[in-house]
Amino acid sequence: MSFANQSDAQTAVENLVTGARGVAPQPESSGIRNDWSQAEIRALFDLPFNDLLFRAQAVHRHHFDANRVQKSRLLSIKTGGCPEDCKYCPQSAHFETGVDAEKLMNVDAVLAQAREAKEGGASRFCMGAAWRSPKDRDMDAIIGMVKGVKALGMETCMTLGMLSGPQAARLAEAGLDYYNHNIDTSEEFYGEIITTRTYQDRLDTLEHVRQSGMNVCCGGIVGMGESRDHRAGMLMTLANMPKHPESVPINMLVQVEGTPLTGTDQLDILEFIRTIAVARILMPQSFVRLSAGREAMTDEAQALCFLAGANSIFCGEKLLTTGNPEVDADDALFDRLGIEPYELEDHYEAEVGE
Ligand code: SAM
Ligand code: DTB
Ligand code: SF4
Repeated sequence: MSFANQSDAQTAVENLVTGARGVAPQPESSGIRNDWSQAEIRALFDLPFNDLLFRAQAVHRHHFDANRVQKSRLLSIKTGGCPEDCKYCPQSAHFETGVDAEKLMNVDAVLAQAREAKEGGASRFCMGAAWRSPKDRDMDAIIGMVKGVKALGMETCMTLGMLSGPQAARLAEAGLDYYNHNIDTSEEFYGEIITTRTYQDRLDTLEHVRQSGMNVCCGGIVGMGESRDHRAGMLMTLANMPKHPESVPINMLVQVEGTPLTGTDQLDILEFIRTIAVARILMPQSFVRLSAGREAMTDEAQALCFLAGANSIFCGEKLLTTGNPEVDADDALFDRLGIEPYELEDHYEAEVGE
């Protein structure tokens, strides 16, 4: 840990810890900050589990209906053969994972899937492509997808790799609501995971998305062998952006045979839940998404994620190339927990009401 001003940082940390043990969960239940220090975030991670969850739940209740969870549905519109070398990813052409490279889907096939997703209760349709960045020749089809999905009355999200300023502007103009681009991990650990593009490349794309007026969906992956400090560093980058991402996906690594990260020690699920809780405290008004990895989690672990402040999931039996819980299993879990999905209108209200 490094302190710019040792005594100030220490006092801030002590206040945080003392506050957490008091009855009233002050002070993060109101107010948005963009100046978190690594030491403060680390102190949150280090709290006793019950104190951390209590604080996260208090912040969550201050900003959201604690019994509502938003559902997004993913579709891989262009699978496999990606030139990037992200060590976690089954779609990288660098690794033998059994995922074949496919062409970009046609617009009608995508819209058929979107209709199904809407019938299944998803309010947002997220389209992902295994690209380093979109090519100009693909933009017309991409824009046809955005317009078609919007015409169904769903929110739209895309994740297509790096974007230039003009590409982001074009997507925004077409009406794309969200762009997903993850920082994936902390700046310090990043080089262990990806070598074909830099952390700064990612931040540049995020800046282009922000400038275009689209909502930002940005989070990362845990369970890649990173340390608690790296997890804190990742959340610090997100929380100290001038405007918090509206949507923050927290993925648990899905270990896919053939990727270099297969065989990594499994992260303690309680540490994953801590990561969700800290994200909730740092970014009180953002939708924190319990993303990849749910298939391997028990219902009880997922319930603790919701208690820690997660209020969004991916629904449907498939993520991009890997599995996700059955729709019936999710419905049953929501019923047991008394959780209702956000309807499209509720969702807009929650975000516009910021
Ligand atoms: N190619 C684009 C990009 O990387 O920005 C979009 C698709 S990429 C698959 C979207 C995100 O999925 C990645 O940034 C990463 O966070 C997540 N992801 C990929 N493989 C994963 C895995 N095995 N486990 C957990 N998350 C994963
Ligand atoms: C995100 O953060 N997680 C999603 C979405 N954004 C695009 C992707 C998870 C992918 C998991 C591995 C797979 O299914 O290929
Ligand atoms: Fe390609 Fe995205 Fe997978 Fe990286 S995460 S290999 S950029 S599809």
